[in-house]
Amino acid sequence: MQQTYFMIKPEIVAAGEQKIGDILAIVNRAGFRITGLAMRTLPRELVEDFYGEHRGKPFYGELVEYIAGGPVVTVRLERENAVAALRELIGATNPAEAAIGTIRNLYGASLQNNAVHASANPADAERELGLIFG
Ligand code: 3AN
Repeated sequence: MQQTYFMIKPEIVAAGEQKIGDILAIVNRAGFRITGLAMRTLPRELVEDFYGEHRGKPFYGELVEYIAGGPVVTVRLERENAVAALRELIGATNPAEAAIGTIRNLYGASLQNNAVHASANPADAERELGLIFG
């Protein structure tokens, strides 16, 4: 059984509990077990580490401000082939390019405000779960 990290981003949390519940239901229906869950505002230094691979890119500062700027929902998920299956379920980074019915297609507003995060590969999943869940 594989674990992965899933996160509901601040603009969705700010929009209220209904969207949070709807998104968690989509994930649950796809066969994932929720083994960790919290709503919290992540410290800026943690977010800087979390998105360390993007340090130096033009959107890095804005990305850190945005993710650290309000509460997010942090989720540890478990399933067979969890990492790849969750990436497929959320869709492409840019909601405009995300396949119909994916979470980013349904809930994403823009390239930055793309509703959710999911670990890109098993090594990232381990690193991100360590950072967020300890
Ligand atoms: P993914 O979240 O699909 O793994 P990444 O790791 O390339 O995509 O990007 C991380 C986050 O950075 C995205 N979820 C998005 O919020 C933001 N982002 C990525 N590329 C851009 C960009 N060109 N302009 C603004 N924000 C971006």
